[in-house]
Amino acid sequence: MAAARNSRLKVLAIVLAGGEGKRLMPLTADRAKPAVPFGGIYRLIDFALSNVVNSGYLKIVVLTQYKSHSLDAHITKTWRMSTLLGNYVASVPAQQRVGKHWFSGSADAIYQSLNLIHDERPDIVVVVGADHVYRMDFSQMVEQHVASGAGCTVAAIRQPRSMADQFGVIDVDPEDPRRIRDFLEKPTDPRGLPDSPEEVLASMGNYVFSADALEEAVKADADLEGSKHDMGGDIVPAFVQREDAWVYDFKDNEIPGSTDRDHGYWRDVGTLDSYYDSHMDLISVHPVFNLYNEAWPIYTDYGPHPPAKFVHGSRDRIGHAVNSAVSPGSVISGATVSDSILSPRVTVHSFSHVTGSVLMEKVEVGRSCQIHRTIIDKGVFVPAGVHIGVDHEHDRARGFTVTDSGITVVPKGAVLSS
Ligand code: ADQ
Repeated sequence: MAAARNSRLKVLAIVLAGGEGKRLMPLTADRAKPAVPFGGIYRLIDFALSNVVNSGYLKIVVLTQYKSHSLDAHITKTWRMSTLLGNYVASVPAQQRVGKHWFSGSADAIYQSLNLIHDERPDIVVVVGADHVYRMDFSQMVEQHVASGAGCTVAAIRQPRSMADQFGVIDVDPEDPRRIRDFLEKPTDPRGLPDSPEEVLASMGNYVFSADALEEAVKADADLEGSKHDMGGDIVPAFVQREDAWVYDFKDNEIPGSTDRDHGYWRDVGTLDSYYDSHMDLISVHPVFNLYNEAWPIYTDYGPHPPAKFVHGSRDRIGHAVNSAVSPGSVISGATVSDSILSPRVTVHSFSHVTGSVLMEKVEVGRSCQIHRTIIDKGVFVPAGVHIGVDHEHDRARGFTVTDSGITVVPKGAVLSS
């Protein structure tokens, strides 16, 4: 396994999963962002956890906070590990172990959980976010971290300069391009890269720390007046100031079985539009992100469902799906589905057309409906004859969200009338 290269080191992985995900509303109305369903059968956190596990790191702490019930339930069900070898995925909610306040930021979440680091006594702590879609072998980053002797290493990827205000932006030393000389959290108008002025080097929100250096940094930050106690906003800049922060270039990360097309794929699923777009990346004929790579599986558990079924009652009512991913337990009966992703137990009835849409678990679409470029959250029943995503004014009038790029989102619990 990949981690064999640095197997002498004790590594603890911390997954930051307490984010609220305001920009994914209404999908985060009653679940934490890392628990948002993705790609039919997954939750967003499955990507981070699968990467950590496939990297060979099997002592994993997941720090949760905001509306964590469905996240906890998913972790307990899916990520239960044999404790025989002392391995675990522990979901740890904010516990107010240090003072009477919840986590005030991702660095505070780690500060309040230092007891877990003390228990494990790791050499290295890998800290990763929980809301991105990608494959990454963290052991390659750990290897670089150890070789450099750094206190902190930040994983980085090039992103459009126009999106810089969503990321930590890294400026490297031209003499020593692995050394970070400046780090700005979510700047509005940063300089572009010397060889590509319309791009910046963005932090992926994944870090490797030497355990002692991390502990020292979060302790110092805890007492710092004016700090937001944020990993990107406060901890990384503190390491940069001490000239102890290095960059790991994600394009150097080699994943077995990856294709030219999906090598280096990384999506921050931060907005409804990026959430939708990354779904579409899964279903093109040669997928931009390939879920079928068995050498680096993405693990999940979606329950005991029967196979998906495609039926029709007569020749003129064909039930079919094209350029789509249809999960177990779904039934397409005399309806057409194209360019869409269906979670388990979705039913689409006769004469309906579902195009360019994402339907979550147990959505039922009645007869003669049209669903176009729409995300429908869990359990919604669409009565016969209803059109969604066809007239945006009408969608807004019914209380649905319509995004800048014209994706309609129907929230969980929505009651529709025909
Ligand atoms: P953001 O994603 O905007 O930027 P943040 O909201 O802090 O930063 O979320 C980072 C991770 O921490 C997420 O997985 C989130 O769920 C989790 N998290 C947030 N608050 C938490 C808390 N109180 N307790 C536990 N977990 C918490 C970050 C970096 C940027 C980087 C982008 C990449 O700050 O520098 O560019 O990620 O997407």
